[in-house]
Amino acid sequence: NSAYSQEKIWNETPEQKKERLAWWTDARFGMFIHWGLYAQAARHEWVKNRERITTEEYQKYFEIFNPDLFDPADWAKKAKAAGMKYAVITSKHHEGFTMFDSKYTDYKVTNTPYSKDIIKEWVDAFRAEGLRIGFYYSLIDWHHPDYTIDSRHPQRVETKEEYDKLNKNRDMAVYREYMKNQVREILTSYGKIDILWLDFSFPGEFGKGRDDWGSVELIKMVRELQPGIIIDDRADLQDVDGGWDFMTPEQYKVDKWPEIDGKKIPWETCQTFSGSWGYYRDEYTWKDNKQLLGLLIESVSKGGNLLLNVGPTARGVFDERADVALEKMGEWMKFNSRSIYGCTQAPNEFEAPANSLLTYNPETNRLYIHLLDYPLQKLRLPGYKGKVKYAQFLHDASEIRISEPRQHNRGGDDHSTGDLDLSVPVAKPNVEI
Ligand code: FUL
Repeated sequence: NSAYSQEKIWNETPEQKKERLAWWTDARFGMFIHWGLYAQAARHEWVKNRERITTEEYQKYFEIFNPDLFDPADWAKKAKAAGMKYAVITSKHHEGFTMFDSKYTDYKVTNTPYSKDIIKEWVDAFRAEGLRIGFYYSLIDWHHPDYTIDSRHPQRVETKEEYDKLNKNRDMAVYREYMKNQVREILTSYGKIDILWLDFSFPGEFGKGRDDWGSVELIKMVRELQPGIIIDDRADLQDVDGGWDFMTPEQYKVDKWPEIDGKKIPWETCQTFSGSWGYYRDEYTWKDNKQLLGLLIESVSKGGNLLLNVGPTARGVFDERADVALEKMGEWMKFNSRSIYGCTQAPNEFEAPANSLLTYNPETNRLYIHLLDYPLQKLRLPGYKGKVKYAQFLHDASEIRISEPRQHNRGGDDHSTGDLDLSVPVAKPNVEI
């Protein structure tokens, strides 16, 4: 089975890989954008599957798609102001509709009333703002006539008999070729692309092999077309050094920096503001600012990135709730981004004080203590004696005074505990966290 071969499809030393990923590991914070026809249903990007909508019924969304307020320059400004350094957009989601002008299908944005290549407009605007750019591309395709109908398809096949019957005239080899052609298109039509975010390959059903995706061939092609690109782990390739680049924990927090065979693996958690990736009008379970900043800080404290998702409306604007959240994050980043960019997990010798998270910049040797709950006055740093030259409050660069708690013995002598105490400012700054 070729997809599970150990063949190295990409030869580079660990140092070269580190170098290739350096901008991304420094950046730490990016924007995910889920946008497609499903924004019009406004009830989750899986709506076609969830509500078992047939391709004929879904056609209405294609016929009226026309985001008249789409202004990618405005999106890019907002991403940048929030402190994000890169962005990844859905070039095609599971519904199969392409947001770019593909030669290989009619089911594309340039055939809707909008008629322009959204990906092109988006790339130009985000680049102009100095942001790195990435494409999400769905391996799953609920529109293509040769894509295998399985239990994750809107038709939800449950038995082998049904599966065989419905797929009799479907040929995954044809779809594979189509997919490869489209991935080639997005990687050759818009200049240098920084990230490819494939989504997602899963075990084949009813005896079909997992290599339906032709992942090895696909990734080989991607590496040839864009040697500097960074690729996620969702294309069924086993070898992290020769194939993919980073892990993608989705909607959950890792408890520690993920490892494979004792080696720490680059990772990025992708998260939504609410419970949906695509615009969902009537969804109200939005994370608050403290949770969002917590996600960012905690990711960095474990050596990872945060890709925070926005689902624009069908008119082409961000949900107001997203606008507000991004703005607030930007306020915090203005004062605190130094504790995020270029930072990573702190060396083991530093223990995080109660209710705090540590981030660390290995270049400057600075340790950042993020207080999740503001202490009354003193913050005890366990075992930090001899390791700290100076402490300052990041918000205003004011000095934080350090003292050494003493322990009194019954005999009357005084000795050091090895801990340090910081005198934290009385008032918490008016910028969340
Ligand atoms: C998942 C997809 O099924 C979701 O719709 C979303 O795109 C998320 C990032 O990945 O696997």
